[in-house]
Amino acid sequence: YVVEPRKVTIVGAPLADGQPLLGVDRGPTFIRKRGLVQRLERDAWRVEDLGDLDFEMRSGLGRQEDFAEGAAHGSTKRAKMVGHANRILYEVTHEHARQDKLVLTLGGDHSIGVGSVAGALKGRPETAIIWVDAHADINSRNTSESGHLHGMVLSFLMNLDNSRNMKGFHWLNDESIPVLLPTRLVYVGLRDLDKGEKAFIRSLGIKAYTMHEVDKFGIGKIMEMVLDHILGRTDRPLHLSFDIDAVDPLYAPSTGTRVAGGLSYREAYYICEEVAHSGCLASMDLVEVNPTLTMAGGDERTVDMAVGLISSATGNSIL
Ligand code: Z70
Ligand code: MN
Ligand code: MN
Ligand code: MN
Repeated sequence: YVVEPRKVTIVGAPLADGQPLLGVDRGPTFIRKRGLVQRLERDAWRVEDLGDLDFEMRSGLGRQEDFAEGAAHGSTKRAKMVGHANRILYEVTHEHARQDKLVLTLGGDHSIGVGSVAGALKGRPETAIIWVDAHADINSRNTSESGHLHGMVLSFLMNLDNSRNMKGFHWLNDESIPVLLPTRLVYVGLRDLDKGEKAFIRSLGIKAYTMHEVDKFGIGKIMEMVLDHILGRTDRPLHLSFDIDAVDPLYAPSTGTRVAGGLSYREAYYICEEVAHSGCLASMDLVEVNPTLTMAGGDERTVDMAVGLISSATGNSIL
């Protein structure tokens, strides 16, 4: 499986409402400023940059009113806003996936994965997902301890606990958007999970390579197992959802939820290099880059890493 040769669509998804910190909505701007388009063009991609989507809600809905039922310790925050933004993103990513382009979504917090993956699944129903993250992002409204939607993405895509009926997300109840199957998902880099998330992963039998397995097997063997699990002998479209917090905070400090003990610089790049090597990359998210969080050094490391990882995943090899 290949996308139409060397055609990439870049979509900016400037959303911060899936988590509590401002600044992550400016991720796409910073990633572009550090030369993403030039890098892709240098690597012979024909680039169509759609700019940032406009997620403003004309209804003037205030933050105070935008809660949904659920969440173990309160309510789900900004459900209408996040649902609305994702619907817009879904329409755009679906359209470009349908045209056989590589679709690259720049976050934004990880809640934008609802729209980008829904668009990928509608456009290319056989799509399998590699979710690279310190977190599992699979809470449902019944298990979430925070009410933050960036920790609930996969429950919408898999419709766990009937998530698709949450306010803001009814648009997902559409037969033409395939429900993500547990066998079509594999995690890499996990190290901070909630109780309910562990229960979902175990009961659904989702393949998860945590940092423990990365230590045990090494990233080379891990990527062999990852690709074998979701591809085997069949080529199918791959969606890489890369949360920059999977990378150790030593190398990617500017992100909202830093968790020690993450992927090394080379492990992170190796994942992307192997995805490129598979020849199956059809869509990708790069999320949770928050350039305004500079407490851990205040330099350009995190944004440069984001640009470099995208460049590697899209086929820029060392030699
Ligand atoms: C937690 C929750 C999360 C990212 C934090 C954290 C989720 N499991 N995801 N940072 N990127 O709130 O559900
Ligand atoms: Mn995440
Ligand atoms: Mn995360
Ligand atoms: Mn290889």
